[in-house]
Amino acid sequence: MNQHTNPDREARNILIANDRGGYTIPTEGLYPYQWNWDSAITALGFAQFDLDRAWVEIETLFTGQWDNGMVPHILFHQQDEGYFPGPDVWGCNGPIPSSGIIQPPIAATMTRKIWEQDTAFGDARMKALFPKLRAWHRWIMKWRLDEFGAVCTTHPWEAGRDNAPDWDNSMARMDASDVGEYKRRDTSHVNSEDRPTKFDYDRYIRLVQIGRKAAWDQQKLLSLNPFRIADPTMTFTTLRAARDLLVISEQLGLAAEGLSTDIEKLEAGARSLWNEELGSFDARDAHTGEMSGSVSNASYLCWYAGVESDKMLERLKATLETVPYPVPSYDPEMPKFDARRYWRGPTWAFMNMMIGFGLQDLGHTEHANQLRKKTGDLISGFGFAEYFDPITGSPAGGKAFSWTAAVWLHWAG
Ligand code: 9YW
Repeated sequence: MNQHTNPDREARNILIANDRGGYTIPTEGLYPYQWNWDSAITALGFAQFDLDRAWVEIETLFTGQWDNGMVPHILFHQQDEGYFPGPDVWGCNGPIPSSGIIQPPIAATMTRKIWEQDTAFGDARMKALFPKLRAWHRWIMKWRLDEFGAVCTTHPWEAGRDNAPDWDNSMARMDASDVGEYKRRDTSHVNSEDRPTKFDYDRYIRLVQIGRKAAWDQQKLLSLNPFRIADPTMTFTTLRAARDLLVISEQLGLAAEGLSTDIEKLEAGARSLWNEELGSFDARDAHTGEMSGSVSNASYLCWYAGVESDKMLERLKATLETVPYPVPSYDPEMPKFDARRYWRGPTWAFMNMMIGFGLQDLGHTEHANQLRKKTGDLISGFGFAEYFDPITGSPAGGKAFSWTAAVWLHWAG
């Protein structure tokens, strides 16, 4: 373990170095574009030392918004050969070259935090952004809900948890034999043992091909896309965002028709993801109705969504006591746990922060503080890695990562 002697300075320098002028890349090399939920977290980090730059991060993200309201998961502001699949593979027609899927919608929530830091500074910008946020959320409510009101992910990248075991059964049913030749770039930047496998990547690319062939027409994709999973990440973040949008609208006197109904639907959807047998919030395949049987770090986002759960709190207590560097992205007691392979075990600092926000909001202050302290120890001890081994703390994936730096500045440091 290397103690990082001045993590505040280091964190600020990471954000400044990853700034590409109006938007921030997650990390040099591996992720050279603007990612949707990374940007929302990164903005919180900037807000600690440059409030204007924080707003600009979110505003730039919304320059990529499509006419139909959708806000893409990646904006390819400038071509970079270091990442695959690039804009030519996605074949989208938004105002900025982009991917054709979204990511968990956390921008409304993080923008509310930035706005509340100085409302006099942010009121006009919040008012300008509000209709754009609403349009994105309307799009999600129109295209991503399942019959119970839970929010679906239509690509493993959409939920932001690429190779989570939650998707294993659905991925195994998918045929990717005709995906063709392609060259991955991620494994030339970081250790392939820490990354999704070729089996996974074939399916990620196949799903992009299916979307492109349908010209990203969501109506067509409802039947054409074999991957549609109601998921705790999408559901809890959408519910939380709807609550935040309602508060913003009330405080600024903005029209909010439909938001209360959205919240009711999403609350029912969130409850529908409870897997009684497992004793956890879980994902559910929207095509088959089958639950995944996965306890992931997204299961612990219930409080973030304003959803209370005694059983999840019991689980969290046990995890805080038994896992040296919680919260693991997959339960270490489960056979598929893999301490280093991306979303199959490792701890992600920004997920901890969102879990911590929820715990704090619902009055579980002691647990929020414990998680914050442990996350702080992880970062000050092992650095600003993309993610960490939950047992040893050792850093993995990309280095000098923007959202890990932002978590330090906003919450853990
Ligand atoms: C990809 C940038 C993104 C994150 C995702 C993470 C990974 C891979 O990296 O996605 O190629 O999009 O899983 O959550 O936003 O940090």
